[in-house]
Amino acid sequence: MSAPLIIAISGASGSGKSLFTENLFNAFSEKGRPVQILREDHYYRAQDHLAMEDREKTNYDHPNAFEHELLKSHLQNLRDGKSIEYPHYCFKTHTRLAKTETLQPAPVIILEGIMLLARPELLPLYNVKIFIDTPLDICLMRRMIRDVKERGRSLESVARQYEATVKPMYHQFIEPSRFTADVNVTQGGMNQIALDVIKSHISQTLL
Ligand code: UZR
Ligand code: MG
Repeated sequence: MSAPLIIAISGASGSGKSLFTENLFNAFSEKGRPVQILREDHYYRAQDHLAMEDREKTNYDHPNAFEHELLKSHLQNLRDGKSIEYPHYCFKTHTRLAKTETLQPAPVIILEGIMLLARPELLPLYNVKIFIDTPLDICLMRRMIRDVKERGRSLESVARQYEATVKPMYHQFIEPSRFTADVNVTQGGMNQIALDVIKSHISQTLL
């Protein structure tokens, strides 16, 4: 098998990265093309050694919160045609689950996460770099709804986190990383023209 095409999709929390990734994935899996999705979220560091109250103090919007060394070695393994042990992370207990999932290499790998373009050492591993460029107030509203519904948070805690880390870290790390992208996508995960452009690039590369 030739080296896989690795596509990195980044942007702020709540920007529409996951929806864009999902839409791209569906376009290819319909055609029977094996696509593997990897989420940077899964690579949040294990924090079993910390008490719960200390885990709550971690800055999850800083690049150091992620085990990018592990992500890098996984990407290298997938490129070499080897399987990986994909970690799983629990947002409620703020640590990794004991069980991993064995993932096989695929011709297309879609990576999704907030800090993927903010690490210079990861950039050479990507074939296509996409930044979902959504205004931060819209991201915040979406995130409030999601974190309360799906991640067991209160409105107050989401608002506090936003002010303390999400917003400042966005300006320090995520926003400048958009300049490393090949494509900046406005209007979020449903931008059909952007999806079509990227789909056709992938199709041509896979021929
Ligand atoms: P996405 N995050 C947590 O709230 N708790 C954790 O244990 C790990 C991560 C949040 C993190 C970041 N930030 O903004 C978001 N905070 O998950 C990234 N504060 O996830 O890209 O799916 O929005
Ligand atoms: Mg997401």
